[in-house]
Amino acid sequence: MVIPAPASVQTREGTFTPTSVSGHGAEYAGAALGLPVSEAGDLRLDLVDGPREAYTVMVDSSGIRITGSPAGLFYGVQTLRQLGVDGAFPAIEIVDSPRFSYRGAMLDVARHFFAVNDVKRFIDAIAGLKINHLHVHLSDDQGWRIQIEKWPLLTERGAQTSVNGDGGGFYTQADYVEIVEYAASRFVTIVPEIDMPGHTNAALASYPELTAEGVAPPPYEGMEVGFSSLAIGSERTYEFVADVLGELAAITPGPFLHIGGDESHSTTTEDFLAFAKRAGEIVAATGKTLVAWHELGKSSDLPRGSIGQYWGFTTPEGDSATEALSFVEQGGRLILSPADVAYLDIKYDDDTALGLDWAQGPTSLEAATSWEPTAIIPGLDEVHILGVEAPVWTETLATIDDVEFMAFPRLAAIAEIAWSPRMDATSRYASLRDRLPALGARLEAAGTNFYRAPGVDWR
Ligand code: TNX
Repeated sequence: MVIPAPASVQTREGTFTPTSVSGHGAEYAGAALGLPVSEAGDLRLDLVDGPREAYTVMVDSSGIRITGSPAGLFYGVQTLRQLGVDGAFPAIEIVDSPRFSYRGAMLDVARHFFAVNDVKRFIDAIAGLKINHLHVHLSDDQGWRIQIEKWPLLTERGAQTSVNGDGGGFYTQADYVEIVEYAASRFVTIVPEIDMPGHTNAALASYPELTAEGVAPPPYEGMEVGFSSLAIGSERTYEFVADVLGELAAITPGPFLHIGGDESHSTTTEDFLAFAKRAGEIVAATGKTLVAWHELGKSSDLPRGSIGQYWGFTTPEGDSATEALSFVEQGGRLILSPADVAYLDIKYDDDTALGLDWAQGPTSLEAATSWEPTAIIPGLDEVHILGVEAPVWTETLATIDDVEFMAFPRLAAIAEIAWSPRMDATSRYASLRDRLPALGARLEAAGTNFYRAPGVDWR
């Protein structure tokens, strides 16, 4: 019934039908459950001290009680709303807390732009799965999506493009703050990414002074990667990085600033290392924690405690595992986004019209469900895994309906791996299949698009 599966569930005989809600966050809970708020609600939300996201849900013949911190209460409500049938809830005792503290989804708003309301819609859908971070990929070769006051041409020019010439767009800083606040109301932390020093054509096309030759390249609306680089030897580049990250840090209450670092194929290794050191110092000066794709682990000069995001395969190839472990050696931890199972822009099967297929072929729902975070990088202990994140890259996804189609139901599998106790892959898939029809019904009721993956008995 509940996705992600709670840590402990005991069901009993009987049901209870609440009539009103009281306690901490009663307004939100009442709206979510379709119940009025009253002083003496028979559905009580009790704020208690304890681990930040832990909660309990108790239903018996006398009423319903949810306990937790504010985040825990929010998750208790998400759990409860999945248990209800026509307003009645089964007698049950759930004691739940997450396996990993970082449970993420990523939305690439650079290859295609998504309006504020689309992002809010996506936040609602992921928060229901107890995902607590939304990483927003704000810049790439094909578009720059965040207003930077000191560098206005980034949006005046760099935001006009997208893959395929599907039009541009960007968030004003006020838009961004609106997204951050909406996310916070659902206990989702925004992790902004400015991808550097590669994946920067939109910035270079806006400001020729950022290029090595001092000549702006034309805008780019293709899909190939690895051809762009900031000028590494120029001080102007670091003024740019400091201005951009400084303005972004000032409007980002969350602890993380993601600086990309992937696929910098047009930057020499020497330059890449020089850039990593300088950019790391700039992030540290903002007071934020640096996050980057695993390639930045080539550098051993990162700020202590930086977070690496592993996007290699479940069986690591090349230097991906070594680069990822470098973050741990420098006092940090890892977010795991193995591309062959957690990249939600990859096709479900050969017939999926949308999506890419480079990550060792298509990724079925079963594949997205059937992996274990501690079994990927040899020598990586569970304590060094901050969590799990599923990226949705949008080269082929032009609308939020497209994004949702690729994300759901696979994101439910990723959320379960991130939240629920460890389980063997076969049992996890068998169990998830049984719980997905109810998720499908809820997504449908909310107007969220999803793929009716074969193997599930969708209603
Ligand atoms: C690789 S993952 C990329 C992205 C693409 C994605 C498409 C990563 C760090 N880089 O630039 O959008 O593949 O699946």
